[in-house]
Amino acid sequence: MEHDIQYRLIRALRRESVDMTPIWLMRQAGRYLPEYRSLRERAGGFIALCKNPELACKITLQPVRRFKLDAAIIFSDILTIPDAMGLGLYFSEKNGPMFKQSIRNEYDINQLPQIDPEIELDYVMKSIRLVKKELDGKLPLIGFAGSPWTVATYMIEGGSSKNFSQIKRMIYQSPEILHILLTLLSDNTLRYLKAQISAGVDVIMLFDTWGGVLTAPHFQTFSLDYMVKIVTSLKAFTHNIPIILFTKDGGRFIRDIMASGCDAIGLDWTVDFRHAKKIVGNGVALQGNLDTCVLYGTDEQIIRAVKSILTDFGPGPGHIFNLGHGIHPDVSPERVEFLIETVKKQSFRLFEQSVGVS
Ligand code: 1CP
Repeated sequence: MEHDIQYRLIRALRRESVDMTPIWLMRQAGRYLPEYRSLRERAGGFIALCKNPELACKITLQPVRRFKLDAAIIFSDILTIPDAMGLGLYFSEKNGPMFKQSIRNEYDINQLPQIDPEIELDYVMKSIRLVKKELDGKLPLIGFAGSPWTVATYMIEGGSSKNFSQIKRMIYQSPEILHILLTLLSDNTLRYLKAQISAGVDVIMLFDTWGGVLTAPHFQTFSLDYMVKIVTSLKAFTHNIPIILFTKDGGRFIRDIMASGCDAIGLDWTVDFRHAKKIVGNGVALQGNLDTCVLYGTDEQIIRAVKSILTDFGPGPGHIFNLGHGIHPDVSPERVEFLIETVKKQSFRLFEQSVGVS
């Protein structure tokens, strides 16, 4: 796909020069948008939205129609895989996503199936094809999955968790059984991501939201090793596909994540961007890492925070602007618009200055 090369996001992921820093936002489609809330109500809930390709397509496009974003991300969830494996995903207003069935022991794990994403998750591939048609080569589309470790936390805990006691108990009491689950999830995730690439996504992102709760040796063994397996196999499948790995609270693992073969590392706001840039050099791109709560701030606070991240990264290529985690539902869309305009304006200025100097 020759035109890919022109997308600002893809250029930055390849650490090629850009006119200004590309920006997209985690959870850019979601409850902070009134048009999302109204479609969700009409569809009868979040899961019904995900499973309806026409509506998922509309929702994917809502933020890119409203704002000057540099990418769309397919509207779906990391928990579609365990749902396809038969766990029965549902959404509780109070507790967030939950499963009808949780997985606790070797017997439960051995019952879990390999999935064929073209069958069980065909609704995601249909959404991707619809979105690609609508985007018409104007913007790239990001496909994604959860890391096997992060998805496993939801399966073992039965939903969101505070201290991950069930899955951490398994790390100590029956690691070999947990490895069986992580291997199965890696295989399913790999097939799922290959199907997304075949359906047309231009970039892959792995969300390792809960990798940061692990000790360094456990992060390597229970999270990173499986992500490396996925990255290596995806690169063998399509050499060109750029891959972003995001481990929330993973600042202390930057060196290890960089060795995975990914193209970019997503960073949350706890990481000093200057320090991160020093570690990675020109080895990988960096994505991030604005404090999500700056969106509650004034114009001046947003401008200051944006300038600080842009100057910390410096004028070289390889930065994708993003928040450190997803947009909160009570953020005003007007603040999001101001952020995007600010990143465009300030990064353009920074690049002009650096060209002027050299
Ligand atoms: O209407 C609603 O209230 C649903 C809220 C919502 C949305 C908009 C959920 C439930 N998922 C999503 C979409 C979603 N989830 C996207 C769409 C693309 C976009 O970013 O615009 C993506 C990429 C995800 C990925 C996801 N789901 C992650 C990884 C990223 C992250 O936020 O850390 C995780 C952990 C999930 C699980 C999940 N799904 C939904 C919620 C509220 C959660 C988090 C639950 C928890 O806190 O443990």
